[in-house]
Amino acid sequence: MKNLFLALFTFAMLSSCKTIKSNGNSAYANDKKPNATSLINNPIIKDKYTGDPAALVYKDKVYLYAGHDEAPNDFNFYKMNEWLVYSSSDMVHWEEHSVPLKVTDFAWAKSDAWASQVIERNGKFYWYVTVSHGAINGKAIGVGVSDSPTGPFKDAIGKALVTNDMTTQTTIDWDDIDPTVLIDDDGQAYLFWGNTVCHYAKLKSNMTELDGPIQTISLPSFTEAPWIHKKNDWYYLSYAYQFPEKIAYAMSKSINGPWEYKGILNELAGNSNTNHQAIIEFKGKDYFIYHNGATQPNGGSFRRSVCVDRLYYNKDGTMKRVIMTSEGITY
Ligand code: FUB
Repeated sequence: MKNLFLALFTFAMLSSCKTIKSNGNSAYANDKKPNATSLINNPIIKDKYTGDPAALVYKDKVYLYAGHDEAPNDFNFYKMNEWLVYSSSDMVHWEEHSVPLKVTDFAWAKSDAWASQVIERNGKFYWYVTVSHGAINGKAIGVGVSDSPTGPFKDAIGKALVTNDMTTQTTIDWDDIDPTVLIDDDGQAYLFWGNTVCHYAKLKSNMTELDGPIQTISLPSFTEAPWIHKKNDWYYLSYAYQFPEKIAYAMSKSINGPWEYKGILNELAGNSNTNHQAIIEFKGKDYFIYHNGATQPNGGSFRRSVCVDRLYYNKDGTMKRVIMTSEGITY
């Protein structure tokens, strides 16, 4: 009898240990057990080099727009002729669509499918792009338009929206790059852009004409790549800071400033001298989208790769510094 009791007691103890262990494992399983694939979600696009991400949340999807880095391995500058578009319902799985827009779609442009952003208004999608102008010296901003977020897009105005001769604060001819756009709650649209000098202007409701003067914003060590977004009652202006680039940001209660500098948001992106961010909220979570040179053996400053990591805000509205990961988004 005593032996039987001991045997039953020992069996019960072993079973309960097993249960605890197995409960621990199943809790982990509920949280989606990582596997070899889910540990390397960054970069999110592995079969092409992609740079300068911009993202649009529309209905239940995220649309990711990026420039196609086509520089051969022995070429140390940008070679970019077209933009690409991808979509996702969960930020983990991305579907590539047909090439939606090329430099050659702008008859007045000659090269350089640099940074861009798409926004939706009244069911139309407006794509603000950087290109080199064919007739006016320097970089310029054009506008593409489409009835679908995946395109195809066509030139919305048949000429540039912004040309280098419209901005005179600096003598460089590449200060009219990297457009970012916001439609405020009252319906007023704003375009921000710049290199060395951060410019901004109102847009008319047709989204294809400036509405008023081009103004400038003073930001510490502003290099390029402004990204304007709003969350709750704060406006955020993030941008590439110094060179090689980190991402810094400023906040304001008004889109017209004053902007208060809040510090570094993201560190150097490894072996890429640019970092170029987009910031979105999707299905209740915040994301920081950027590029690095992670795709090896030839990735780097001119063969870049888009990555995504989570972004977190503090209670006072400031943003926590981004932690760039190889895992990326795994759920
Ligand atoms: O892709 C060309 C340029 O590199 C972009 O316009 C800048 O923002 C930088 O990422």
